[in-house]
Amino acid sequence: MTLHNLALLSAFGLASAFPWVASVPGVDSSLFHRDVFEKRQSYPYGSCPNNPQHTGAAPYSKQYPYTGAVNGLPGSQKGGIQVPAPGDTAHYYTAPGPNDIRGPCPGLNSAANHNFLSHDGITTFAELVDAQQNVYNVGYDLAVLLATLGVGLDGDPITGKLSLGCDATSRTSSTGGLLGAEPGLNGHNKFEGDTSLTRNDFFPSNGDNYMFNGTLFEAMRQTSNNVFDRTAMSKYRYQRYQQSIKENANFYFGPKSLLLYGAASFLYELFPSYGPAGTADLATISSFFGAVSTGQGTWAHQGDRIPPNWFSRVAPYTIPDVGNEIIAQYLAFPVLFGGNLGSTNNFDGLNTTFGIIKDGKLPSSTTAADITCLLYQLATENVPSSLSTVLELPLEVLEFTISKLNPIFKNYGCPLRTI
Ligand code: HEM
Ligand SMILES: *[C@@H]1O[C@H](CO)[C@@H](O)[C@H](O)[C@H]1NC(C)=O
Ligand SMILES: CC(=O)N[C@H]1CO[C@H](CO)[C@@H](O)[C@@H]1O
Repeated sequence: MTLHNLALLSAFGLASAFPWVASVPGVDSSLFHRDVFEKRQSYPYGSCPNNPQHTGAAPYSKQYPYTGAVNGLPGSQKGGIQVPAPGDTAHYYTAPGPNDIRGPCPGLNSAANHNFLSHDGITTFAELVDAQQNVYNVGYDLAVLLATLGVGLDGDPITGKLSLGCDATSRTSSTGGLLGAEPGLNGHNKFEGDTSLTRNDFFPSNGDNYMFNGTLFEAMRQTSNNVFDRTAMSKYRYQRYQQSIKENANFYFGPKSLLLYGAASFLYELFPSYGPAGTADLATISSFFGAVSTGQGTWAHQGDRIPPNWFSRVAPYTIPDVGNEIIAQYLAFPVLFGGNLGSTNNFDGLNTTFGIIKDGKLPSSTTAADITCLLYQLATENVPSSLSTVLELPLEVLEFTISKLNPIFKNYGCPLRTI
């Protein structure tokens, strides 16, 4: 099996465990065919932007070191720093051009627009680990976990390169794609998933799972009453889940959907000035999402941007911290993991056990420490990526992932995988 050409083949492997899926009326198995899958992901439906000027992230200077994180190594883990620093013009906002790749992640889009990541959107593992620390004071542990998931699932584990959006395999892969397609962060059911805050579900939107949707942003704003805190995010995520059951015949909410609760926590833990010490208000959130009010109850989009006079959170945001937020949001509205069986309002629970997820549920006794180890399992094990398929990690990806994550997770007492 070739690198990254995964879901289709493993579907057959599991067919005997799920004989009912193939015969479910309305399941269009051609959607899983690789050609169709890739065509639908391309941007805008056919081509992925290509900027001949690939410059890499703006280097950090002695004068403006932020946390001092460089070359993918830990920085000081001390935040409370103004970003971009006054005078650090190299990291001032530069709008993305038509040749620059942006995708479903406002945190990374903003970092790229400020040249903390390569402005063309073809970034690297080291740029990702440095930028998360220097811009947001993401803890080194969580920065490595997210960069490993991104590069491992959607990019190239050999070159360490990743596209922030669409498939740019010829530019991320060392072999020009001989090993298979590298979808970038737009890749569906790898890292990206259904029920996003401001992005459409993949299937009902013909594959537009990455562009900012102003209707969804307005729904999030209304549910949040302009305060984007844990309570609001829990409620809005539940609302999006119900919406997907009603509107997306191919809705899938698998174990990796736990990552989306983590992303939702970034609104109140990473985006406010000084993080949790600041306020996740509309001005702040709309700036990072690039949301511009049209004055008519909906929102247009311009480049995702760090708000003016903004400071990073003081204490690093670590894996146990995000574990705590994930479980708090989940337990506020416990939902079944699973998916629709090819028609709307036809949801079935995931019947495979994955980690502590059993009968499609996380037990109510789940702790933040359990989530920490579950995050390790999400990164290092073959995870169900639909009701009938399991995403198999190719050996190169598994080796890469384990080499990055074992040194981090050995501190958290999780059972570790070896090869
Ligand atoms: C290497 C690091 C990271 C990677 C690979 C990554 C990747 C992603 C991906 C694939 C999504 C789409 C998930 C979905 O389907 O909704 C996403 C969403 C999101 N990310 Fe990131 N991310 C990273 C770091 C960050 C950071 C540091 C922040 C904030 C400071 C951030 C903020 C968000 C938010 C708020 C969303 C939700 C957007 C929405 O649902 O509309 N991310 N990220
Ligand atoms: C934005 O989201 C709404 C609500 O889910 C949907 O009806 C609409 O088609 C989406 N717009 C675009 C342009 O995708
Ligand atoms: C196809 C299948 O076996 N579905 C079952 C999954 O688990 C739920 C909850 O236990 C059952 O109701 C389904 O019949």
